[in-house]
Amino acid sequence: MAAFGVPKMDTVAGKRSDPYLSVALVDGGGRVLDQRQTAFVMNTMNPVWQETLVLHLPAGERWPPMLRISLWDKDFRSADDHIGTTEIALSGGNGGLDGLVSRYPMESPVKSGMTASFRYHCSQPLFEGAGK
Ligand SMILES: [Ca+2]
Repeated sequence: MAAFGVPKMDTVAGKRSDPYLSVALVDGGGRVLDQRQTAFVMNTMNPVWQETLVLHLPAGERWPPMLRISLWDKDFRSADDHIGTTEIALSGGNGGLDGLVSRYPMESPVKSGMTASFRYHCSQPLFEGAGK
């Protein structure tokens, strides 16, 4: 996962941003079903996260959910700053982009033209509700 064109969010001279990604599965109404986040990368505007995040769709939720990727700046003396968000309609594991690294535009209240790249893979359990 990587982000490109991240704006400087820290106002201190010589500081840039400390970006991390929060990844959520959301349903059609925007409700968060599961969420994970990357570690933050200190003081950069071109972060790369060499991580794999695994999210689980709770039993009984509709397939496929949406994927919401939010970019944040980690702060230590105040609340983290939201930088941008992108939402992807997953297509049940056969959407063409499944398994491929793709670059997505991010909606941002602070900067236009920002993008993030990542790869996702969807898999459904073969059996649901097994057991007693
Ligand atoms: Ca910061």
